[in-house]
Amino acid sequence: MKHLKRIGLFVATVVLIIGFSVSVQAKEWRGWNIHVAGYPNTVAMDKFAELLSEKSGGKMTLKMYHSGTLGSQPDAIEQVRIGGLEIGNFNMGPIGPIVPEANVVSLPFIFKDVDHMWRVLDGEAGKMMEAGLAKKGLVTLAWYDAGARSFYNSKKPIEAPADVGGMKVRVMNNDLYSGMISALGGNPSPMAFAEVYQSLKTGVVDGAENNWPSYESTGHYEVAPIYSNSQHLIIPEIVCINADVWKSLSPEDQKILKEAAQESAILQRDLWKKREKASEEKVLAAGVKLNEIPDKSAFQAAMKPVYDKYLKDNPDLKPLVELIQATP
Ligand code: GTR
Repeated sequence: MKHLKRIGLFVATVVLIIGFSVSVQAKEWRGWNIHVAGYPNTVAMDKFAELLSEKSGGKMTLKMYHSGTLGSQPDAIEQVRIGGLEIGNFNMGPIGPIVPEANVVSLPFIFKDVDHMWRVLDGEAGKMMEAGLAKKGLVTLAWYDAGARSFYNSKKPIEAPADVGGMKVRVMNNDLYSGMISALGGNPSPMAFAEVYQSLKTGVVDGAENNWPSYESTGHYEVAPIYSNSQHLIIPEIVCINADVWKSLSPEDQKILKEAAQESAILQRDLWKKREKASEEKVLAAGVKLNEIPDKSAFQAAMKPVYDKYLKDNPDLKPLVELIQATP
């Protein structure tokens, strides 16, 4: 009888182990993306999924959930960290509060332009950010382009910092952005992306800020038709995977995964450049008033309290800020 019990236990254990490894092997990962069909990130993430299954012979598969159907961005970031979701394409804005090193990209005007941002990400500063992300459970697979963000509203062109005074401006969930609006004399209103259109329309906020493609794809231009080209934030977007899932993979599978993500990034960056232009043209044709700000120095000077606060909270990250500023 004892003997039989032992065999039973052995069989049950084997079944469990086989069952577990099958479920680990054949598991289809779930990927989060906030954007709608046709958006560069949406197309590129689908390409990533396609390449992944192709390159791994179907061993690693990813099902993409677009349009933020799996929840808000801050929630989805948390889900990928704890393993509720495996993969995500995130803006670094809402990741910043969790990863101080990576929050450096959310300092207004830290990058001279998008090319400068790529040089920084490709260098030592990029490595420091990726290490910080990994410590918090997010392994970097690739970087996507998100251009530059500028202010738009329904009231008036923003020509000088004082024009933001008294305006209610929606920002992403990150204290640096709230600090940025306060430093300009406005009232920051942190809010999920999905709520912005209605809030602009009903006057809950007067304005918001984003790049051309998001301004266009969300229809924000219909309800906030004055776009002032401040380009105050240049924030990259990450494609990342849960750290435990990453660690469970063989070096070969890790290589395949990274390659697929990197190839999708090449596509995304190309589509991005085209979409930026197309979106700008579309909204201008629809009647949006574009206000250029050739001299941004007054806006840059106004950001001193934002930098001071970041460095006060993270004194050890001063060298990182200086490294970025010194990167040619
Ligand atoms: C977009 C970005 C989204 C989201 C959005 C926002 O440019 O791609 O991930 O962060 O901005 O303003 O919330």
